[in-house]
Amino acid sequence: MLELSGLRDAIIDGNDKLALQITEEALRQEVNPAELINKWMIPAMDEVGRRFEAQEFFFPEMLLAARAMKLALEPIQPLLAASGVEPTGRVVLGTVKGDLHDIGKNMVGYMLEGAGFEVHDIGIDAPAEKFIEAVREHNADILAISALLTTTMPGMQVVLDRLDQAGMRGGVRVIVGGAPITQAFADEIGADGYGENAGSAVSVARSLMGKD
Ligand code: B1M
Repeated sequence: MLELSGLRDAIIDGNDKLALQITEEALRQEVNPAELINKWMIPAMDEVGRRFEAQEFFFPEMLLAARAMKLALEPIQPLLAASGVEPTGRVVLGTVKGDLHDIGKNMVGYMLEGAGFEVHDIGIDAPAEKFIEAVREHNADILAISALLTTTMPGMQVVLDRLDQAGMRGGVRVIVGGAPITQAFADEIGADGYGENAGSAVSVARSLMGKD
């Protein structure tokens, strides 16, 4: 019988091939992808974070775990992004300047695609100007910004300020999220919405598009 705790352990151990193998087998056995993500994969990353804080893990272990998580997410991505509906809206998505974390951002992107949004992902370590240019280029309805570090959170305010200075703030709704972000922080910087996780980012984006 397939032991799904092996997926969590493989990610923690940075064993990308095993993590992928278990995920593929689980999907063949029709295990719900949401269960794989929420019950085994995210808790694995939380445990990696805990070990990093406790100095049981260092940067290389954290990187290997992230690689295993990303590989294991690959066969899940098309399931999250599967959608045949008309575009719900255009989204520009990215991680703020100075921040290299992208696993959560990618999940937000897949789920937005799954909900029918056209997503333009500008990647990690994105300066404010890159967000602004992408919003302009794609005529985005929503700008979605991710940050995983307390030190990079203020970069979100910079993006909002630049949008304002460019006279574009009125034309785009801004949603923010990532582990250190809270509703209070989102309110403080004047964002239009906050998503605690990928699912709630989709609900907020839908509601900002008047699709509730
Ligand atoms: Co880093 N890291 N990391 N890291 N890392 C954290 C975030 C940390 C909490 C670990 C810890 O100490 N416990 C800590 C931050 C502490 C703080 O700021 N207070 C930390 C640190 C310190 C660092 C470095 C500074 C370490 C160092 O160099 N000394 C360094 C910084 C590098 C940089 O960015 N400049 C660093 C580096 C890295 C790696 C590169 C090795 C790797 C990232 C690889 C990658 O992403 N490609 C990494 C990892 C893997 C982690 C942990 C272990 C896992 C992150 C993750 O992928 N989680 C993390 C600890 C943790 O989170 N438990 C940690 C799984 C993912 C699905 O969740 O990203 O939270 P998350 O996304 C969620 C929600 O937050 C939300 O939805 C997602 C799905 O539910 N969400 C949004 C995210 N974006 C959203 C946007 C939205 C809405 C919702 O709307 C727009």
